[in-house]
Amino acid sequence: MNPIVCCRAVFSDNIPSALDTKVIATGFSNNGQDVPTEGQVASLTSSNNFINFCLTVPNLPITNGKQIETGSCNPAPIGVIPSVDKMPSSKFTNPKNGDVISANVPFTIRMAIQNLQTGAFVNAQQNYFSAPQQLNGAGTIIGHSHVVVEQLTSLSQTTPTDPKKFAFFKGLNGVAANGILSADVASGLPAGAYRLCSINASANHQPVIAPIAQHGSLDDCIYFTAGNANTSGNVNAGGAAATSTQAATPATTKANNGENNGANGNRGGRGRFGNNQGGRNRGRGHQ
Ligand SMILES: [Cu+2]
Repeated sequence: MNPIVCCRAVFSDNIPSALDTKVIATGFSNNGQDVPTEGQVASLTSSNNFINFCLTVPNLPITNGKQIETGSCNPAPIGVIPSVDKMPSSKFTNPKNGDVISANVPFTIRMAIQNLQTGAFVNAQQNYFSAPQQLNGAGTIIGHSHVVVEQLTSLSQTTPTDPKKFAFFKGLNGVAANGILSADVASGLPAGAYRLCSINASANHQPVIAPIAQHGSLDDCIYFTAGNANTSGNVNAGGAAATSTQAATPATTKANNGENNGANGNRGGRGRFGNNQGGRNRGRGHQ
């Protein structure tokens, strides 16, 4: 007998289809209103870990690992949550908050990150949100990050941005080099004001989950300007910006494996999936 066929079959037969009572979260049965706080609403409750929760939204498909743009219901558990000493955190080192870079000049986004085992990303088209958050042996979340640049009307914009629009997006698939993740913006950015944010994620692309409610941001956002902009009223486009096209780390150069979405998502005509800047990132990115 083919041992692979054999063992797959055995494994499949051993997958439990019933909820093991050892993993029932008994606290989920309490709606929280035994300790009322003004304005606090009752929690949904469950005595079976909400295993059939998605039956309550029969109009929605079950999240199936694809990026269902019209919405879905996800039956995967949140998964493993780290200790407070292992909460991820990041900070952009280039550009830095308030920087002015030259418009339409290539630059490299660099981000320092801690408490994330970087370099782990699953198939963004088949396994999106399809497994729980996991930790490594040191208790650190296993995952990766992303960066997204959104154009603003000005640095002082007060209206919320449209998450469907972005100027640049990239999954940072590589392992951090000396604690730094990086992404080349191969064509630079047109003149304007921008917000750059991280999206630190577990392997299945879900945003990282921390153990306590009151914590510092698990992500960074900084604001910068590309020169020649009138948006901030005082932008100097001249001279060399604090950027480099030669500073890509190995983590960046090997990160072109289908997860990296391109730029131009909000510059008209190219749609959400955009073109991949520089022609190097061939895959359709994850959003
Ligand atoms: Cu991702």
